[in-house]
Amino acid sequence: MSVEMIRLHRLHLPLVRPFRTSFGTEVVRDVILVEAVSSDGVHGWAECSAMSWPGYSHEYADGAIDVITQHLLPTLREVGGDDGPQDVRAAMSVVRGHPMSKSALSTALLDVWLRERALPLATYLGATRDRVDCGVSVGIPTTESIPELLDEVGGYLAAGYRRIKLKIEPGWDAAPLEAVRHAWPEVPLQTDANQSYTRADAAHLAALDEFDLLLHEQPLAEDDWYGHVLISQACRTPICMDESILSVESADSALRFGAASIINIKPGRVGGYLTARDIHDLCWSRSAPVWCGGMLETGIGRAANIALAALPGFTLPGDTSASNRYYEVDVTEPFVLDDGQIAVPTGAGIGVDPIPEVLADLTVWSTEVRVG
Ligand code: OSB
Ligand code: MG
Repeated sequence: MSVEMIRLHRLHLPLVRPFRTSFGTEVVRDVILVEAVSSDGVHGWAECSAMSWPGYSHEYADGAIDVITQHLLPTLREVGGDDGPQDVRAAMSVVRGHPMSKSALSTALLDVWLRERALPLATYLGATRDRVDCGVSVGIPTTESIPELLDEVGGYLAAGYRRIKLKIEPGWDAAPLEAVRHAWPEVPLQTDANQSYTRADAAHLAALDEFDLLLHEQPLAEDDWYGHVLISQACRTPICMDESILSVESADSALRFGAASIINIKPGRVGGYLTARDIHDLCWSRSAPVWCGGMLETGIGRAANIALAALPGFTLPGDTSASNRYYEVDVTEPFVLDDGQIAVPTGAGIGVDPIPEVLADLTVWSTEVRVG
């Protein structure tokens, strides 16, 4: 392994508007970037998708710092000089769970490996497109005002987004869906409940079928597999899983059990881009649609996600929105929407770098650890 040093950078990026979901409200994205430095001075970058508190999943930023520095870095001692991305994944597998930490560290190493070979991540993963269709995930207005929601959705549609995803929870579902569907009868529309319903809500969720939705994302708890089967049977709207899908095996189980027919692939949630690609390949072989999820990424995480979303099985628009949907100032050159799409980076590795002055401005903490 040519990587000699790892730096963790903790950044605070104010969001352009609060992002409220069924599990909480984010006002500032508290995010960790991983920088890997090789003996030849090649710098690789990756983003850890963990949030500051364990609301979306069990992972959170302080925990990720501990897992990366105290538990994952030591596993790399076994990785030799010529070893590639598959060996890094295998070495880290001795640590249970913590996929977001694994994804962040392994992707920074992968970025170095690709830059050393002048290979773009999209090419390495098997991308077949040079632009990806973009959707947008719309939070619950903190005021719970429908006119405010319509205003926000209207702005995104005017900007060109090709699909709208509304965050829902019990008490915020039929009314906002009705209002958006009424205002835009043709717009591709889907929901994301982030686990906020229960099996007892099957009939309630089935009543949302009338809004002609692309899918419901993760209505029930991540471990409620049988509950998702029941909801899938009750609803005409297809069920998609996000939080439940942690591996190729869980994606296979979801499809075989009939718990979900569509998979949201987030590289952080599944431990990295290699497993994300494997899940894509499995779903592609079964003709099950996949799409690329998001975790309010900066340009670093976004660049890699857009490379992934360029694979052929990503047939639904992703939560891969433009930088300005999230941040006034992104840490990289901003990703911009062009006719509802974003161009796939073409440079080596993830194809983007942080802008040094912006990185310095946004950084609230950093540390440096030698590898080996
Ligand atoms: O469940 O998909 C989710 C953001 C943070 C945590 C979880 C989720 C989300 C989003 C936003 O829905 C996706 C994005 O635009 O990055
Ligand atoms: Mg989700």
